[in-house]
Amino acid sequence: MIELYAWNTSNGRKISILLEELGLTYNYHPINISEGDQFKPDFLKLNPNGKIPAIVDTEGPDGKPISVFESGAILIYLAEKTKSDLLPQDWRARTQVMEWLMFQMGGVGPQLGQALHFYKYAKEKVSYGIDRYMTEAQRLYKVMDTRVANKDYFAGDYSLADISIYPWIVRHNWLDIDWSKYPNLKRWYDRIGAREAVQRGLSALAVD
Ligand SMILES: N[C@@H](CCC(=O)N[C@@H](CS)C(=O)NCC(=O)O)C(=O)O
Repeated sequence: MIELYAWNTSNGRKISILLEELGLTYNYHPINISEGDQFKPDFLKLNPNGKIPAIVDTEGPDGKPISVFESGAILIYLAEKTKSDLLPQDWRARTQVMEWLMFQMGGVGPQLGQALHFYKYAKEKVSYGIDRYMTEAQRLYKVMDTRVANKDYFAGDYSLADISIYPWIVRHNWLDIDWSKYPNLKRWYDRIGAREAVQRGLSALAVD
């Protein structure tokens, strides 16, 4: 059994989408990050960095429970546990998936997170922060749009790369992204969003 500690954010939804794609049964434990649940001692035992998501697999590699934090590490753990093609065994194909997964973890997540902060959430509107991160957000949207110009998916077949990027693009309306500038990414977005497991994964993390 997978115990999922998360909230209905982009990083949390990556994991619920993958769990739905893999057909694994899981219990959802809401960690309300607006209320500070991520800093409670029990959660910090799972992730000393105090951020969702985290999982506990009650049947880890050696049959004993294991906890995993960092969404990218969780995606890889679950794909390896189930020997899923969402992380291909073939070295070349796997490397390509890893490239785009790391692009999401190191770029799309942190940078769009900052863009959302300055553009949508910050009580004080700081034009330097808005300009800096909205410019970077638009640059990343262009990189992604170019990548999927002649491809259905980011790295070969549907993979962890798509699953990691998709929940961030779900927030396009919060950044007032103009889809006419990114038509290829829009087609990819609609393709991924049509998957039933993705829809289930998005709605799985209800508010506490
Ligand atoms: N690199 C981490 C980022 C996790 C992260 O930033 N989680 C956010 C929600 S999406 C969070 O828990 N924020 C609460 C806080 O920073 O206090 C991952 O991918 O798991």
